[in-house]
Amino acid sequence: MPRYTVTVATGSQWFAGTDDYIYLTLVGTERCSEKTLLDKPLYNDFERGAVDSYDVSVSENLGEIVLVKIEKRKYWVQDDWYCKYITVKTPCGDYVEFPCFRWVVDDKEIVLRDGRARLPQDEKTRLAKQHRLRELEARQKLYRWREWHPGFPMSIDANAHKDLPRDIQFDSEKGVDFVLNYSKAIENLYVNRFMHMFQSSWSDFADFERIFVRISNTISGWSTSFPQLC
Ligand SMILES: [Ca+2]
Repeated sequence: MPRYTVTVATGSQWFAGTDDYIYLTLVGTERCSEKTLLDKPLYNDFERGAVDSYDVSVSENLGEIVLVKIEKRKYWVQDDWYCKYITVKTPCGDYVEFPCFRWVVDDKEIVLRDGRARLPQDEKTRLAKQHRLRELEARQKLYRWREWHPGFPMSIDANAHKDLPRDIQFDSEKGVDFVLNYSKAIENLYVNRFMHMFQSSWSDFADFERIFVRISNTISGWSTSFPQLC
């Protein structure tokens, strides 16, 4: 019985791993394999940064492997997965690599073409040509412009960052970075203002009162303790 070895690489960014079910189907020029659940007993599959291998046995030769279909199904809660690539080792010992480098979200399936560079007109198989066409149509639906107002430049058809496809959103690391930088900037801004007030002289009581107004608006707690220290 011919046996293929499938190696799956998961991304190393935050939350790239998944606990969802991952099914794989090999699509060859002769026939397809059974839809196979990729699961190793007593092992946490598809964790962040992992490279996991699985055997896929078939009853008959599949021919040349043209496409790999991946399906993700919910296990407990929807758990997005970042797949880097899939490598297939054929029964003859050849390796075919299928680059992915994208998020697999919800209960979706993705179909990967092998990574050998070739122009669309050079595709030899009907399967690969159809796949290119479907991929193009899917991307045209996913990445689209919207006219905000006649005469204005077109804008991306999304109301918020979260409405964008996951692959073009900022990584989780970047999102956290933004929040931390924002907090730090606000903190520095008010600390600098506070220092400036104390380094400059006060001409009357109005200046003095402004200090306490500013402090109570920024860092809670200081406004009550500081006057008592004075
Ligand atoms: Ca897992």
